Amino acid sequence: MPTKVIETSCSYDCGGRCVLKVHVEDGTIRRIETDGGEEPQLRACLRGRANRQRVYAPDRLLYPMKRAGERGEGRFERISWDEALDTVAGKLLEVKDKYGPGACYFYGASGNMATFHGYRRAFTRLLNMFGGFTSRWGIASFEGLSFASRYTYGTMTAGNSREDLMNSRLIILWGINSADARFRTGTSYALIRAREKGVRIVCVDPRFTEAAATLAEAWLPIRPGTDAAVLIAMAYVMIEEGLQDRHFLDTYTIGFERFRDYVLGAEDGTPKTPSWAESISGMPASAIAGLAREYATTKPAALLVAWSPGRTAFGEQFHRAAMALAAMTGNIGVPGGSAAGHDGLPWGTLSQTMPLGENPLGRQTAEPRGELNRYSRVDGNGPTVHVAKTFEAILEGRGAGYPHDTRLLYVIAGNPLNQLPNANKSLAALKKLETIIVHEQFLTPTARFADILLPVNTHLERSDIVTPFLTGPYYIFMDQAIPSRGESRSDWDIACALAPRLGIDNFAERSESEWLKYLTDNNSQLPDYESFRRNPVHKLTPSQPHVAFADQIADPKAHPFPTPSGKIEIYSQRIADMHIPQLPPIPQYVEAWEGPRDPLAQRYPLQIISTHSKLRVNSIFSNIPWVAELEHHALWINPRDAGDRGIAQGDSIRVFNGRGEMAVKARVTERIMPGVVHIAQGAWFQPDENGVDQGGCPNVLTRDEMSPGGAFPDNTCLVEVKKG
Ligand SMILES: Nc1nc2c(c(=O)[nH]1)N[C@H]1C(S)=C(S)[C@@H](COP(=O)(O)OP(=O)(O)OC[C@H]3O[C@@H](n4cnc5c(=O)[nH]c(N)nc54)[C@H](O)[C@@H]3O)O[C@H]1N2
Ligand SMILES: Nc1nc2c(c(=O)[nH]1)N[C@H]1C(S)=C(S)[C@@H](COP(=O)(O)OP(=O)(O)OC[C@H]3O[C@@H](n4cnc5c(=O)[nH]c(N)nc54)[C@H](O)[C@@H]3O)O[C@H]1N2
Ligand SMILES: [Mo]
Repeated sequence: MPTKVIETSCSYDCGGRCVLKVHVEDGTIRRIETDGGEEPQLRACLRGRANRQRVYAPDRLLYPMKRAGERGEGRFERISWDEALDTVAGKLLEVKDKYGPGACYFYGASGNMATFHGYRRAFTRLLNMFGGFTSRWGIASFEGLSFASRYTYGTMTAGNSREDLMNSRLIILWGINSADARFRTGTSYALIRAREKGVRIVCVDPRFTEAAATLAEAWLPIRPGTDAAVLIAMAYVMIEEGLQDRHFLDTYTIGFERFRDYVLGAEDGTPKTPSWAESISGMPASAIAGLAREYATTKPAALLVAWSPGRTAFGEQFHRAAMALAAMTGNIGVPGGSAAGHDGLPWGTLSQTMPLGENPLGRQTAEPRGELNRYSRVDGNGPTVHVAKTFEAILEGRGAGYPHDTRLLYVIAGNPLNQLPNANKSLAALKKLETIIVHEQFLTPTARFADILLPVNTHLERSDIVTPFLTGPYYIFMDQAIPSRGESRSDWDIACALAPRLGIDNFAERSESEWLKYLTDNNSQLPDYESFRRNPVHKLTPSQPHVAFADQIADPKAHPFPTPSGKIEIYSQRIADMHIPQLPPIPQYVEAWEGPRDPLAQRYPLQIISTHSKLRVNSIFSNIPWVAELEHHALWINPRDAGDRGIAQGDSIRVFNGRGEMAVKARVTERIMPGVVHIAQGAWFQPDENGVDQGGCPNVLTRDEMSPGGAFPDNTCLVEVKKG
């Protein structure tokens, strides 16, 4: 048979959304290429091209299984689909009858972000029809930014097109490491072009990253979680030297005076000077003042913020402060500037998906979070707990104020034991549950704990549509490339087969292809269904790069910001009205727990951060040799900290705190500042008989706490390191 080339994409929760050209012969994938056309290309990375090894991996789950040994031991026995589905439906009905549907906790996560099969849609719909379920609120990735963007600008659509970077004169990459952690396909390309044009690029990061090394003219190291202090001190310099854009502040913002009073110390007696920020952040006062002057006087300038500095305790303050600075420098709504807001663009969401219905249990939550958990809800409108509290809620239930006692955990497209904080607490919670059901492609650390394990096909074995990570101007149709391997099925097919067993009629309404046609036909940015399938990469070509808030700035009367005041809210009355401690209505620096000044630092003096690796998509690809062999998994540690502990390059070391311990190798490098250590997140958690993680999963160490505005603080954690 001749080779067929199917043009498709990945649908993982990766910052890219790229073109895969899948060569198929006799129903088998022979190789995978990527976009070779005109620039800007949608070029896939090493992970995208390693999909062939992932699809054919010897450890792919191909048959339904039930647990054979102790829970978590990883021993399973093959069963038929009928037995598997009957058991799952039986357990769901039993729990609903005995305890009510809220005792079912649905953890549908981000392993598949495609429009139809992804984003846990099928099961949200199914479980709503079933009678409801408990779930989570708070987006792990960017809840800090989402909070700040919502309350400052009133919207999440606050990003500029990457092409607009060519119009900048200064680009500040605040935590952005586009070379590893993808952040829209083509971001590195756009930055390289800007750099070639002579745009100055500066990088603020505790690590000398690949992006800093290849793109930036200056690297400014900073202690994790102290970014708000530095930004606020930059505001101090601008105010003292009269560098702020007064016209912009008067015309488009409210609350600057309140912020200024705080910055100058009128409120608390502490002027937020560069030396004040130096003592907190480790960044020299002269560098802070220099960056402030440069940002205020080089116009236009783009402050691009990563999500990582916001994934810290009080991370929402970092993002609120960055937005205040973007306003003070008048860089909002102008070409070459940046609002430092959530990076969404006004294109490319398929708002018409299958109807999810309503959770009959209604809104219930444990945390006194006012209106916060009305947003960033992962699965509709039912009872929720904050994502970082998932396992605590399972362990402690109603007794600790959580909405329900969980009896059954249902996991789809997620690896919560690995990816949520405090894995040892998570382990205890998994042992306590009555029933655990997991849909997976691999025997992940979480899947090992399943009682029933259902095999799911991959994105190359079904059809779908994807949009970019941050709604960019294109869509990709993903035609099924090969038949499903073994007995694997899609999550959608499983939902369809469970529905009648749960007594639900007319769940499906349409077949997969009918839904895809329906979604295409209901989107005015897409051609007709058959043309879209024939030409699966559908790029919208806007006449010019998009600049967020250009209309609001050009004509503020006709185009108010979608906030209560119609302006950019440096002071937010809505935040003030929530009366949440440590969630101030103006951007402020709030000292984090487990920062360098926490008394706990005497025992655990190093801050650990964990980043998104080029080898993985979160925990996906951790078991795929083609990518794993490219870089050894190790803990980055500065020579000074290593020397103090007698640690040499490549030594076996222990990283520990009061919550857990991991065994890993040391990578001694000047590329990380003293006092901070780093490990890539996503490696599979492998506790040995003493509970020491041999896999190098940072969540054996992290603390299961939430920030007051909902940020997921995985970069706020203290540890100690020793040889051995
Ligand atoms: N290759 C790849 N790309 C991905 C993903 C992936 O798994 N692999 N995942 C995607 C997903 S789900 C997400 S949410 C995004 C995440 O995107 P980001 O949050 O931007 O990514 P990270 O790699 O966690 O962090 C980026 C940089 O921030 C630095 N950093 C960490 N803490 C701090 C801090 O407190 N202050 C400052 N200034 N810098 C800090 C780190 O050293 C790192 O270099 O990436 C997406 N893109
Ligand atoms: N320490 C630390 N922890 C972190 C982070 C960090 O930076 N540091 N980052 C956080 C962030 S930003 C995120 S987004 C989360 C991610 O957390 P998760 O969403 O839980 O993690 P993934 O690793 O993406 O797990 C997805 C799983 O889905 C499976 N899968 C893929 N496709 C399908 C499918 O179609 N159906 C089914 N049923 N399964 C499928 C994959 O095999 C994989 O095991 O992790 C968070 N955790
Ligand atoms: Mo994420």
